[in-house]
Amino acid sequence: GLSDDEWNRVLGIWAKVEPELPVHGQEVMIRLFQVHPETQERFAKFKNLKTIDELKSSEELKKHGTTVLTALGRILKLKNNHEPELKPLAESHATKHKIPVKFLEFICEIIVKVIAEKHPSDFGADSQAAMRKALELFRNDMASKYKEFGFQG
Ligand code: MNH
Repeated sequence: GLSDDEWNRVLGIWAKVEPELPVHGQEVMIRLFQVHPETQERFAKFKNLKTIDELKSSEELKKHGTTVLTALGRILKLKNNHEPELKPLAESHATKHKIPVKFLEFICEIIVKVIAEKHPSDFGADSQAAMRKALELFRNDMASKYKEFGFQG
């Protein structure tokens, strides 16, 4: 688990992300699709967006990015007690969307990078390490729930 200091760092930076969640969410989704194009194929509603301009001008993509980061923020705020919030997410991603854990790793790494770029003076090495730890906890618990839902991930 994370120490109190680590959770304080995670929630401290999240408080700076939250006022501009759609901007962060949009950037995360675009970066995910550019760095790992196979992830875009998983979205029936986005796989037809071809150019960077199309990605940037999609209100639907911005909305989805906001949805993703809103859900993640709720999970982070529950700290170690995220299971009630995590379970339905694991269920949909295991049984409906069928998203491998590897893709969760991709998006988590990109989330750290996007926050680091947008908040260079508020997200130092210790805070980045704490966020990585929190996202690892999220992923590990998603992976074990995946197995409960019969998806090897
Ligand atoms: Mn994901 C839908 C959160 C990572 C593919 N995702 C949703 C929804 C939430 C959500 C909330 C809407 C409710 C639901 O269907 O459960 N998703 C997340 C979070 C992370 C995440 C918090 C990690 C952080 N999701 C990913 C990754 C992929 C992915 C990685 C694929 C590479 N998600 C989907 C797909 C949908 C979805 C596909 C369904 C989109 C739609 O058609 O509306």
